[in-house]
Amino acid sequence: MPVRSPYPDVEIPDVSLFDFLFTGFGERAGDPALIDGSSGATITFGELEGMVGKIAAALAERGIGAGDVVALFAPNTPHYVAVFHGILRANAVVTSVNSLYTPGELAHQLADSGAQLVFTVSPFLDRAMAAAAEVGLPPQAIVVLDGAEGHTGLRDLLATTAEPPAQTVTGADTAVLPYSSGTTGRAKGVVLTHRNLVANLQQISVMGKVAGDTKILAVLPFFHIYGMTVMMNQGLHKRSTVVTMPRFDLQEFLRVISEYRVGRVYIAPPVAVALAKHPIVDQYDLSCIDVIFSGAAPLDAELGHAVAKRLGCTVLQGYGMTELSPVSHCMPDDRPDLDLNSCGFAIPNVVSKLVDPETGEEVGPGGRGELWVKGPNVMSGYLNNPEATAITLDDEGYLHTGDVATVTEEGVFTIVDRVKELIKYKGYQVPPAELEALLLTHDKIADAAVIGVHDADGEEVPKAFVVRQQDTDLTADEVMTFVAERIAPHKKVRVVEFIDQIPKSASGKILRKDLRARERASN
Ligand code: 4UV
Repeated sequence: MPVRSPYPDVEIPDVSLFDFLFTGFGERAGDPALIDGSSGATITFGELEGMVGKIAAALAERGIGAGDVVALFAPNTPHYVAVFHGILRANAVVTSVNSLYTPGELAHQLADSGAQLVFTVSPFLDRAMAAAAEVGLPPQAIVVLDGAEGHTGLRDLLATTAEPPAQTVTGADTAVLPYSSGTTGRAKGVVLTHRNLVANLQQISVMGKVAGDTKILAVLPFFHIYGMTVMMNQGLHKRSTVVTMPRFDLQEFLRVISEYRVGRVYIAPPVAVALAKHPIVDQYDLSCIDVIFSGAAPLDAELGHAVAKRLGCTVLQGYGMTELSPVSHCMPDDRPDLDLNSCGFAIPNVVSKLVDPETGEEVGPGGRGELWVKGPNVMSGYLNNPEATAITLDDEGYLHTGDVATVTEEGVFTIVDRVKELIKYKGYQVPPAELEALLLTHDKIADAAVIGVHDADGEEVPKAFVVRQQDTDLTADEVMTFVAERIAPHKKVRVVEFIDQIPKSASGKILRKDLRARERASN
């Protein structure tokens, strides 16, 4: 039997994300919506609304309108939020880009999404220019937020005297195109509509005690769906104050929490390791932290408890996926007693099933099965990729997550394995297919396969099995360097094993199961 969320359904208003978030600031208009953790610069709700309108007006003046795609390639700052919503308010679509991307990776996303304009910052300009040149976008199509010679800057956009265009988008229109490899293959554009994003905010609204006096830390990137929905947009929805950090640095992270008295900190599990173990944590007054919420990769309960004890706070875990806008399951604030290895209950309006990947039979409490999720937060599909969409979304509307889970009689889900190819390094996606394609371009490599293995600290890392071309010498270091020079740092191959042959099925598919078994046998 499909498991329904134990929570009553919530109503999903049929409005644009802008209308959902920016209506009725009322007396909160003068309160801080965003604080730049590095500089302390603050933007109030009212100021943010004004900036969003100006940016939308300036984009419309430049010919950006309904359905146009604009890339956002920038670190977390308050301005990121203004630009993100300015693009949506101009009836256009945001494709959010990983800040660590190389020019080649950025070019792929620009071309695939059909982006017409790129917002970036001056330290990223070289990469943006190289990518733009590769896909034939003129330098004028790059807006540099902090300004750069020959480029439009944010100040120029804000100087417009034009009125924002009429809003024409509806809930059914595409709002964002974040990129995810999903269960297989390279990164693909995930089509999330305004309704998907509004739905997920309504759904998570009943799970956590996030309110107007909550300060949320946004150190996880806004370009990733976790940062986008759970930090940036939930913060705006709840009229909380979001404190931004452009990157993770432990000392700065602790300083910002302590100085701004942040109460709610969203993390991925590697941050929990630092919080549990690093001696400098004791040098900061972190008594302000109420909840630490972990997602994006499995959190070990023992580690979570160590953090809770050391900081005297509640630690919770949730589960999400870009294709789910992203949250489908999470531990509610009022149930810290749940097993911390679990990711809690299905959120309102979500129906889940566990299905045995071998037999296709549904599995009940006590069994393990692939997690299938249905609800208003499920993507409408992958951009221009009906084949990939058909593999992931079935006719009944269930999204096949590629994650293996268990469920208790009470409806508590725990992710226990993954049947998809995807590797997660520190919570970030590493698509094996992309690394394999890259490895095959090396003239000394005859064949290659990549899987996730666990290092001595229990961290998942990409491992390449490599078949050398006959009569060539090639070292593991050479393989790792070759990859590292061509892709973003989180996708680096971190272990290499030379092998005589990659195990493959009759149809030529890599038998990752066999490689995983080989890996287990050697440990
Ligand atoms: O597509 P993605 O990169 O998306 C994410 C989203 C994670 C979120 C977001 C909001 C939350 O509130 C939250 O709790 C988590 O990571 O990667 C999706 C894949 O990441 C793995 C799993 O393999 C997904 O298919 N993953 C995400 N969360 C967990 C996890 C988890 N708690 N335990 C195990 N694996």
